Amino acid sequence: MTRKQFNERLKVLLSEHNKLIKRKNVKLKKTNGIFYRYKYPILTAEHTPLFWRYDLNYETNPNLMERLGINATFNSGAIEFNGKIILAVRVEGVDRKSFFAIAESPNGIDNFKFWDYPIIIPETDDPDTNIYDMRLVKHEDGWIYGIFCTERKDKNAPATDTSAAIAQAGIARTKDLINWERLPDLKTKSPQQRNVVLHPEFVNGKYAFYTRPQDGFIETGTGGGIGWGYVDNIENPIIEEEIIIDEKVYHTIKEVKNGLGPAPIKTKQGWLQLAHGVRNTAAGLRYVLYMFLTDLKEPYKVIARPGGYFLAPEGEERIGDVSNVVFSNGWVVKKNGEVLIYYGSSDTRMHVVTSTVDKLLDYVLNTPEDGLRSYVCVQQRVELIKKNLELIKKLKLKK
Ligand code: M1P
Repeated sequence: MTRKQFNERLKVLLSEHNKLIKRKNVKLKKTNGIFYRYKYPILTAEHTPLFWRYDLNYETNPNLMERLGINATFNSGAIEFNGKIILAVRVEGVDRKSFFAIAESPNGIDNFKFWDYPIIIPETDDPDTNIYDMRLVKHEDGWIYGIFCTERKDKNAPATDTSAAIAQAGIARTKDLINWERLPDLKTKSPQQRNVVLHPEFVNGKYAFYTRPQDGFIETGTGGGIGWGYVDNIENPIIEEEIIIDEKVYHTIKEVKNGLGPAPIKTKQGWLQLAHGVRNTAAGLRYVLYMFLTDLKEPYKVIARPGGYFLAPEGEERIGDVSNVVFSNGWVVKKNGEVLIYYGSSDTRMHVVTSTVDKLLDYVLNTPEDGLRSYVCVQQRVELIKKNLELIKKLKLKK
């Protein structure tokens, strides 16, 4: 490529990138009454700055090639910070290693722009091979915590097994989202932990964590379910005892496994909880989002449990590196009660749906629980149909 061609191509790349990150998102009219979806994903690999991927120097990259490609941007933690919506995005390079980077938007719906540098998470004495799925939690102790999954090779696996891994919960904290202090990894009795979330308030004067104990990296084994445990000292975080507060259940959307999403939202009626549930199908695992409500004073007690999924992958969301997956680890509640719910689709890109605290409470409190058997589920539906038909008759509506 001549220098002229290089400059021209670079100009085109920059202008297309600029157009993409400034594109206005469109709220879709169609709604289930619970939330609104948006036309465009809010972040894709293409949203990452060109200067993260290309060497922009003609002397060292005359063909203007991507030198360090980005594969995906997904599963992001979320927080409101200095009047902006901030996502701690799981960015995955083409080398399969994930890292975290902050993307900021004025409205949380579009115009997300990455900060110049990714987050530098210091390592512990036992370096992480991969880090992902950060939950950003403003804790009442004054710190912003990033709880994430740290994955390392299983040192006890036979040498021929190059994929056996151990997942545990890494913890880092910050006040400015730029400088991060790494704390020791959370210690529990479980051989594997993913989807660990810090509760934003002290409970019984202690730090409290939602956990997800498993025996294997993929297989739950004797573990599974969303757990709960206390930590006395966050600088030496040990959970001595874990209880399961939301179990996986046969023939439900969380039959194979589940895990908490973001830290819960506090409401007058309880803690709104968002989680993912996984079931198996002939086409592989299917990940959907579901919700429940826990007690204000005892956040480990479930007080409302709507049946079924809250959100499942649709359209292009169904396709990606790990297809048929939606996964959420971030949401933001605004002062006016609006809730921005962020989710990754198929381990590839990021989306948002919007709702309100009132609507989500209505949803969790008035959606019938899973009947667990077809007969019971038919009874629930018959009851709804009967009431509606009476109303239709009374109001002389068309069926
Ligand atoms: O690939 C789907 C998801 O798998 C894991 O979730 P879980 O621990 O519940 O199986 C995570 O690695 C998550 O990042 C990923 O989206």
